[in-house]
Amino acid sequence: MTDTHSGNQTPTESKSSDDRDPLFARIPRRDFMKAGAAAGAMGAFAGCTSLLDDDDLASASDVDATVPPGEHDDYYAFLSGGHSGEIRVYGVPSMRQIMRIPVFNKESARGYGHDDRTSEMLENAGGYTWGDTHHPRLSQTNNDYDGRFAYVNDKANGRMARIDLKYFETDAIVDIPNTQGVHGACARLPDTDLIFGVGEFRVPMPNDGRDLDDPSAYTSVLSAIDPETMDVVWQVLVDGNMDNGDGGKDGRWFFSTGYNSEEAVTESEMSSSETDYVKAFDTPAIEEVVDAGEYEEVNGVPVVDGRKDSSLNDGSDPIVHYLDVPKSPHGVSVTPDGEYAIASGKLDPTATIIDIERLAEVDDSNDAIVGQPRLGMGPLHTAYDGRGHAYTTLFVDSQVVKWDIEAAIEAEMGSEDPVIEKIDVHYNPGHLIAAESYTADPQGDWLICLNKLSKDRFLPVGPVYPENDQLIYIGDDDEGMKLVKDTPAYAEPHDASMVKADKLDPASIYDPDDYEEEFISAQDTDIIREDGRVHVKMHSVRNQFGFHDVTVQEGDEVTFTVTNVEETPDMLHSLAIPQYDINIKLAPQETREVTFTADEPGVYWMYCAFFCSALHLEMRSRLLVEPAE
Ligand code: RUQ
Ligand code: CUA
Repeated sequence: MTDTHSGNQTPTESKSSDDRDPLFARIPRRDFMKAGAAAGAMGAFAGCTSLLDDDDLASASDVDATVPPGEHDDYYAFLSGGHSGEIRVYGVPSMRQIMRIPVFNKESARGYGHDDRTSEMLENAGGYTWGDTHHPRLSQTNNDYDGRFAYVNDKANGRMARIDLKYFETDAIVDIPNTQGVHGACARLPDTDLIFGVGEFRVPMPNDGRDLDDPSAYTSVLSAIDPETMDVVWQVLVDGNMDNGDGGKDGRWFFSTGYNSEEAVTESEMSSSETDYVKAFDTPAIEEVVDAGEYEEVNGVPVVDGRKDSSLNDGSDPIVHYLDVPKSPHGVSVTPDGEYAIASGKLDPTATIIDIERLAEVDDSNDAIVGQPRLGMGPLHTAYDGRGHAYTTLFVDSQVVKWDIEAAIEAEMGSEDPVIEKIDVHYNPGHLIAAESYTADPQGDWLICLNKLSKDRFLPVGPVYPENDQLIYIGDDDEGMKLVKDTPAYAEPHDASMVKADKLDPASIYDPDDYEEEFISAQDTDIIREDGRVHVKMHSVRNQFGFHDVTVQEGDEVTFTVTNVEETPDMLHSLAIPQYDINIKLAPQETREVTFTADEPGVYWMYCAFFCSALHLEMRSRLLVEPAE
């Protein structure tokens, strides 16, 4: 790869020089050349013309998203699972679902919430049985994906989780105080040194029974989270509510939209005003305020007053800028070059373009609004191809609109001229995501549109319909957007991140140094009894556990520490003790621990739930619980 960190928008340079890119095997090179020519017209393209080759000429109708059996995809896409509480991993362009990662939901096939470590993590994060994942964002270094972590919010219970991309497992969850409903989630870039959770529902602070029916006293907060410790390091109190958010690329700004500047509690009141706020948080300025001790500590978190009439917002350098944007703006995303934040009107047919550099200079924050193209009905979210185009979902129109960002700045406010093209999608799209759209260097080939309704697109399955994630090819500016495939999705994807496959390096087996449990080899197999406590240490391997049977007394507190000592990738076992509601999964070299009280005398078969070999069914042992005297 050439430099992907310079902030310029010439993805074609890196693509043209990257012969390892398997995409070239399937997509005519000319598509990228035309993409490059478009970028060249904007003065941002150089150096690729010698690659033009007439023999390669083909049209977008030749786009082939087939990934033959046995071949791998070019991208990982991480899609949120909404109120299923999980994350799904797709391969793109095949749209095959490769894995599901439980986050806020207990899940038996991955043993998540079954072993001691993950069940304690869920318990310490509030003990809820579900969550509502919306916005999975991957960690970046220098505005490019570094393959380390994904972060995702829980809109329902005001939490933020981290997924370790070495193991594709949730490894931390923080239950954010002083807030309900954390909606937007994203990082401060270029280096993901803070994670932001955007507070949606306004509540009294602290929410301890005061101000019950006094909505004017309710507040919402922006929460800043340390990505390593997952501690909430500060919060900012704001006027109005907030909705989605995105971070600038230069370590300074964070933007949030909101739909309730009215601070109302009913739908009609919430949507009465013609404008609502986009808030721009000057995060280093907020950190200075925190360092200077100018905050109130609530539930252990420094809370800075960022409301409009706060003294910290006096003068020309407020810590929070309030911009008036029509009407109940929903999505906001920063362009790959870091120059603009674009907010979608939702109840207004326009998007609003905020010039980020200008924001720091102008006296009236509204003067940083430099464009407002009219896009269509119900604009929700915007993604980028790195060639100067924006792609916005139109929820009401059931379309994706492609438009030119610089043209929209030059055009009159409210002009439709910047619109290049619209494509029908099926139906009512919410989010959309283009390949690496959240980095400084989007790939500009694939776009996934996450449609809320599928209506007639799939075989009927009763009154609960799947959603429809549609794959759209955007790599050819002459031929236009091309709808490539439908993918049914279980409720309910909201957002996604798409990353080139070679930027991730997942482990194929566990490294025992990465977890705290004691590795139990065949020699370590042991049962330790002490004061009504029984610690069973055993290994597992095809086709047996370390003990044929384990005898305990009724009432004993029993801990199993179990290691899968296999070193062969893909050779999983589990330890299921159904009557005690246990199923811990054990990938090769993995150790998990589970503790329970043996309160029912009897014979309990413990078995392996992964089909591991021809003797898988025989891979079982007895738990014998002797009646108490
Ligand atoms: S927000 S599309 Cu979290 Cu639009 Cu759902
Ligand atoms: Cu081990 Cu089945």
